[in-house]
Amino acid sequence: MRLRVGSAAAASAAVLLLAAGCVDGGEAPADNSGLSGTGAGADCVIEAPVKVGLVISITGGAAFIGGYQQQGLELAFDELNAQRGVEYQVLLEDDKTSPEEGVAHYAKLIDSEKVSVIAGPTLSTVAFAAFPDAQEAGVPAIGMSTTAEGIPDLGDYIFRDSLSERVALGASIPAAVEALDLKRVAILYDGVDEFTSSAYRTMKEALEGLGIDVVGEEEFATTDTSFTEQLNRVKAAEPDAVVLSALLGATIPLVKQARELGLTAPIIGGNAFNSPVMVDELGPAAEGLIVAGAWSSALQSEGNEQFVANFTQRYGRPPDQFAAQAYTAAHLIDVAVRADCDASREAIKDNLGQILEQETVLGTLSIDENGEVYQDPVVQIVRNGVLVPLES
Ligand code: 1QQ
Repeated sequence: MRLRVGSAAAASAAVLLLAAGCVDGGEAPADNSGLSGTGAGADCVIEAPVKVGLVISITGGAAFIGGYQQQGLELAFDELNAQRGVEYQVLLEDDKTSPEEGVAHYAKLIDSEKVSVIAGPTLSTVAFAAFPDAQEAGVPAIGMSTTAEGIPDLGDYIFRDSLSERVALGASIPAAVEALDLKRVAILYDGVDEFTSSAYRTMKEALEGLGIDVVGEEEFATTDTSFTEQLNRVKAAEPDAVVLSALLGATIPLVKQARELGLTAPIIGGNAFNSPVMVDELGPAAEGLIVAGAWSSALQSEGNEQFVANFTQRYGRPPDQFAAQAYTAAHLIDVAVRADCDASREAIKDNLGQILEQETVLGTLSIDENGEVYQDPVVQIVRNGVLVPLES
């Protein structure tokens, strides 16, 4: 199945044709009728197709993530639709990396498509706009890359399988301090974006908590493209390392300019750094960059080796963290549906909040009734242009 953006009709037709496990291939019901089935778990059989909305950044500044998410979701729903009993009708929408677009597509999926559950959007900034509408409508929504502070607090219909930036930074900063014997650090941060501002606060707390001397704090705006002034002040402070909270748009020019200005200190970064697209674009400037995240191709987690092999074989490139989190979100939706063999919004909401020590390609993962995810972070460093586990 190729996940195509937009028109529901095309999508449902494609899914129906391919879903070997489907029962009668009919249209999804407007209400919950036909969404509660017989049996449970692997023996669960639900008559009606289960409509799943996907809202990701296929275009715009976060497309570097959305492209991997689309492929991770496609691979997962193909696997799920090859299983017996439950047929997923997947409706993919492009949030164009814009809160307004995110809200509009959410409204369409909730009100006209009447989906049972929605995965996405890609950025926390878009999620802060769209998730409240899902909460108000009583539609369960799961973030797959939304790591900002406060996302699960948006309501009891809001969940995420994307490790919070707070937990990730709580792992990467101490690991970097130990591995690099850091004493003096400077912080550079985008003070405009919701995600980067909350990450900056987390970074500062973590550093002060470790007794690290913060010798410089320099703010910039999401849309800035020149950082010379801030970088020269940081350079003059002679930090042992720089901690950077930025989205991709600013990250590339900022890190390249830092290296051009002779600022060679190691950089510790936020979630955007878990993208191989970013590492490739930075080239030599990325060497030694440290980041914590939720996944690594080296993880000895359940099904990870097969996931990496299947993804690479199908898409001609290895997956990244964002593909792995999207792939996992689809499988978690299936776990929630098959738990009571009920694909109604309420049943999915109840069961997404009771995911306990589920084995996934991300490792052992739990999601609590507040919608927060719990799993071990993975701290990585860029070596020869590739993210590899940071050995202490
Ligand atoms: C968020 C993020 C982005 C930087 C990457 C997806 O983590 O918006 O929460």
